[in-house]
Amino acid sequence: MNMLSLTLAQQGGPLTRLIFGTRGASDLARDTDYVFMWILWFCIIWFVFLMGLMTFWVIKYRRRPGVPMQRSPHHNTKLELAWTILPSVFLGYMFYIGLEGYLSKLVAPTNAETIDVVGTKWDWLITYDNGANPPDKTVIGGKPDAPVILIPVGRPVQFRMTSRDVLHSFWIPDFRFKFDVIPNRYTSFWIEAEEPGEHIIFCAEYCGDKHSEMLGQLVAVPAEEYDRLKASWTVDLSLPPVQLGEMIAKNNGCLGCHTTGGGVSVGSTWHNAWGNEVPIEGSTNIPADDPLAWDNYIVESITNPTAKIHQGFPPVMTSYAGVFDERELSWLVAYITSLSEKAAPPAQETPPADEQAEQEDQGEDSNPGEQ
Ligand code: HEC
Ligand SMILES: [Cu+2]
Repeated sequence: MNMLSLTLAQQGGPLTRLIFGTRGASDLARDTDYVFMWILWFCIIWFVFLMGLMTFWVIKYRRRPGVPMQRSPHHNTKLELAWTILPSVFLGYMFYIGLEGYLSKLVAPTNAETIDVVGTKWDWLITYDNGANPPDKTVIGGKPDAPVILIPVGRPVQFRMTSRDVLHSFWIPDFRFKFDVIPNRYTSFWIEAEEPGEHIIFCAEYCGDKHSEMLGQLVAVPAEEYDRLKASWTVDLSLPPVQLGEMIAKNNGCLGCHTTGGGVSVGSTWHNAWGNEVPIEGSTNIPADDPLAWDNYIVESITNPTAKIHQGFPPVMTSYAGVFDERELSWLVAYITSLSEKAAPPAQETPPADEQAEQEDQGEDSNPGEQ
């Protein structure tokens, strides 16, 4: 990389940016800018030079009345060698910087962390090397639930990409990266963020109706924060659902407003809540001893909290719609249920927790309201 143009592209104003390119988000991105701007200016300079010469000669040697036509020379070895060899040198250089840049983007350092990316119509599904999926979503353009993909600052990450359906293309313009995402095949590239920041992700391969909404956000955060968050998202599926539900409640700040021991906080306590009557503002109460109604109330309270307001509480809970999938919601239900003495058998006492969860499920099924 040319150090002078690098410095100018980083620090310069509009004119220097016009000449040397804008500043990509990493060394590799700036290398790409350098190759691009080099080829661009090479072409501009030669275009102006050649077209200028042509225009000049067309005017100078134009046909004029009374001036006899000149015979043009038909061969000049020196000139022909020069205009063959000289451009070849430049073209060779272009090929070299292009190939070198391409390969250095493809071949990840051996210590790079792999992040799996699956393209689907029309979303990006991300899995980290510990099995965690990033839970955060953000609003980008018309897409209310664009995935937020975290990466650590100062450590290389390699995206290993494949598609569940059609061709997509994973494009992070700030990193000058765009790569096809293909069904039944892995492709990959790597990046390393230099500083914390947010970068937009597009799909760059037309893939159907909502192709333009196939957006995501790449967020570079300090490495320690990244490690902490990534670890907090891991799901050990061998754990009982009640415990998984508890982890989810803790990791998502639910316990900042809800207590589990009985005291009232901003929100209601979950202690002995399940299975008891809940007064609902301006609507029918949640009846006591109706497990299905309660399970539905829990899920509705999470995904659409303002639908039924618990009397005496402020409607301050925000919706978690789209944050949890069905499985996670069922874990939260299992956890909240387990905090009530009405849940049979009492959750904390049965040793094999899987069995207990099964019994809870059966409890839902045997609800009289459904028969
Ligand atoms: C900003 C505080 C706040 C946060 C964070 C919060 N809640 Fe709530 N939640 C409330 C309030 C206040 C109510 C009662 C008002 C209402 O019904 O919306 C409530 C009601 C509920 C209810 C209905 C139970 C009842 O007694 O009415 C459930 C279930 C619930 N929240 C689950 C959750 C879960 C799960 C999370 C985390 C994913 C969560 N809440 C995060 C404030 C919060
Ligand atoms: Cu796509």
